[in-house]
Amino acid sequence: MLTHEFPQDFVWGASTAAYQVEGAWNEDGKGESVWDRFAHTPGRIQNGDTGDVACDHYHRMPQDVQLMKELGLQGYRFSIAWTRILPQGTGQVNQKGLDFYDRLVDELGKAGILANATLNHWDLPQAIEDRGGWPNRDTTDWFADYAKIVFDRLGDRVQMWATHNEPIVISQIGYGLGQFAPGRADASAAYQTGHHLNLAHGKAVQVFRQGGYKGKIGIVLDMHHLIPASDSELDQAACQRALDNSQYYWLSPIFEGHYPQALMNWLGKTAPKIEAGDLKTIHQPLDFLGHNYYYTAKVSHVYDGLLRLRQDIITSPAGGFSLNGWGNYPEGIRMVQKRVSKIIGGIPIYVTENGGTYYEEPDENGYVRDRERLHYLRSHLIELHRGIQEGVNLKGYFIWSLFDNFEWASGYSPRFGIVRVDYKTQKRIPKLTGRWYSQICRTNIVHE
Ligand code: GBH
Repeated sequence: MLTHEFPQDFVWGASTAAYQVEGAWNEDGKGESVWDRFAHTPGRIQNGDTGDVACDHYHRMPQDVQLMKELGLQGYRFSIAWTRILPQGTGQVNQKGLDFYDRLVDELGKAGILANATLNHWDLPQAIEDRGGWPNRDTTDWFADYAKIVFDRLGDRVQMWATHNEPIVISQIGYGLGQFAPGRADASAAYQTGHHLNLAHGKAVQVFRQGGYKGKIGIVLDMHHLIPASDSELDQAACQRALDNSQYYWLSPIFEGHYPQALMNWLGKTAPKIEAGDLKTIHQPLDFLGHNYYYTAKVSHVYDGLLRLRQDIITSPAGGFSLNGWGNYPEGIRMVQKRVSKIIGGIPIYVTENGGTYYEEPDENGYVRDRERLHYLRSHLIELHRGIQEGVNLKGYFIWSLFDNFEWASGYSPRFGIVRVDYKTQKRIPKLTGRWYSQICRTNIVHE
């Protein structure tokens, strides 16, 4: 049997995000976030689902950490709800909110699990949205203030920090298309949001360096492998435009201190307003890059829309598609990391999300044999191992997701967990992939 052994210090973990798992949406002083508002607005979420209860992780946190320990996880990536810390986004601090994450980080410490915290996994305080939201430049300072409060409380124990998760989702899906919170459809607001997310990132990293906290700081970007649909010049240019729009809009300013100029020219009046000094603030040295990868797509030129391009998700011959139409194209994860390695200056890469949603049927004990998910995950791990041998500085892997959870506008029907959650009883039952992954955590070895 072919085996792939990972480096000794490789971190095996799993990811979640606050709004997707915590529930307790209005408890212990928590304020309303844009996702609370969005989910409570009829018609926004499939089936009328909300994150009000989700996995009830807020109340079950100690048992959940115990489960992580039993699985053998070495790292846990979670996000912090800004509205638990500052219910109005600014001003009055809510101690009970800080206490929750304090207890979480202590529980992780006792279990020997690395804490990897994201400050912004999309749940902006509604009070800030009411003051203009991310298109308002003031939000970048409010974010840095929030970051400092969290660093001051948890900075002695959290080993990895990320400023934002997938900023493109906030800017383009939240403000550009309106399919996610806050549900605005305005292209200019979307690109201005993108710039402000970059700026807020830079300001938070400055605060982190000034505070001399112990951990490492980076950002989490979703970077898919994109291939031109043909070798025609139009398709090739469309592919570059797609990369500039979804990846270099973040990578270039953050790691190189400039925006992709061709895209800026293309955007014309829709391009963001950038003030003197902004790029210098954004361009801060980072300790790692978080990589979320789900699929590979072919990009072709089309004749309508702002960017005049279309993306079609593809799959490898042995791959298949998941329930939401994402393909299994494992080599893509390695291709992205090799491309990105060239511009990030050798800092470590961590896979911060990778996974899939499949049709699954629990047996009478609630056990799910999720062979398709296992196939997807294993094929990606093998490619990652190959990438390391080819020189990628990959230091860890966090599966999306530890639990089945609230899948944003799709509600609870898509399940991404390696642990099944029975939402009626809140029972957690590791799936086949949970047991399989547990072996990898303990042995460092992936069997083909
Ligand atoms: C992640 O989003 C999220 O971080 C996580 O919370 C979520 O549950 C998980 O994945 C599963 O969906 O065409 O360039 O505008 C990843 C989903 C995939 C959403 C790419 C944005 C289009 C980007 N993202 N997608 S683009």
